[in-house]
Amino acid sequence: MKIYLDGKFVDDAEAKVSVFDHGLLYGDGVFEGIRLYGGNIFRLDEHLERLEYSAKAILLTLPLSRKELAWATAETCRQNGLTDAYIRLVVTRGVGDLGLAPWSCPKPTVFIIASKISLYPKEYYENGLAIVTVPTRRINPAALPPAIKSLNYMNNILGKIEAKQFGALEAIMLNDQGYVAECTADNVFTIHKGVIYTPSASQGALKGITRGTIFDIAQEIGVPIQEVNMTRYDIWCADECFLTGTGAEVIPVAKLDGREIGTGKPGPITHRVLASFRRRVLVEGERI
Ligand code: PXG
Repeated sequence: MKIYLDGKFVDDAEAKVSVFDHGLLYGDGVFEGIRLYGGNIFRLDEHLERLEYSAKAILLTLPLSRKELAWATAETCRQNGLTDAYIRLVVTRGVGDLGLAPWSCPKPTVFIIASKISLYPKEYYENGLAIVTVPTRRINPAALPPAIKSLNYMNNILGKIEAKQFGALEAIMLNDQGYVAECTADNVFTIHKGVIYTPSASQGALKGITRGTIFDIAQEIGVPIQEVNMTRYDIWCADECFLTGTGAEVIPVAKLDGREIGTGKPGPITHRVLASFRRRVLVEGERI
């Protein structure tokens, strides 16, 4: 496997970063998870724009332009002969002294991995996931804005560990006021009386690229969509629920904390959203 690392394509065994890289020492850096479908990179420009905003928010100057990053991303897929892949684009603060100071790091490290992805097993897309609410709260946006897709995922990882301890693959994370924020690596949507709802980004949700796609799909299929302050009550009483993310795509939710949502089976609007999403990923996007 060829990895893009600081301007060169190297074998995975040679793709190494320093133990003094602040991405490793402090989680100081930003990243994107991107998908390649049938030779098209899905919403690449939106991912690169989010990366630029993440970098700006942590005062990290990206060493490559959007065009250069787009080329490096596509070239990583080409070098590996891939047509369907999961792409991980990472920019760290780079090598510096011990100590937090980011200004001791003169040069950011950039690497891109393009590899196969393992999705949730097919049965969950047909029958829906059973998820749980975990005790770990999503970090307050005033402490770490969730819009920054940083290398600090410990909050989400604690949520993921708790989900597994409760026997679930994904978890609802509440914000510190008790409102639904998002899942550990997915955004959450409910459907009630023909309207799609999702927590607003200000409640602690990442502005997911897949989440953004759902707004376009809602318009296409003529279903109203609203950002709201969502509580668990709204999920208990929803007709349908689904999660979205680059890895998960659009996945129906059948149960929350052991309670069936709606009929306990993926509902009609979820089916329409999923069908539209599957069509869009093949036709939208940047040809490599
Ligand atoms: N919330 C969080 C906290 C995320 O990390 C999403 C929502 C969904 O956003 P997108 O832009 O993907 O629609 C994410 C995305 C992984 C993996 O390796 C994680 C994500 C995406 C892809 C892979 O587990 N997180």
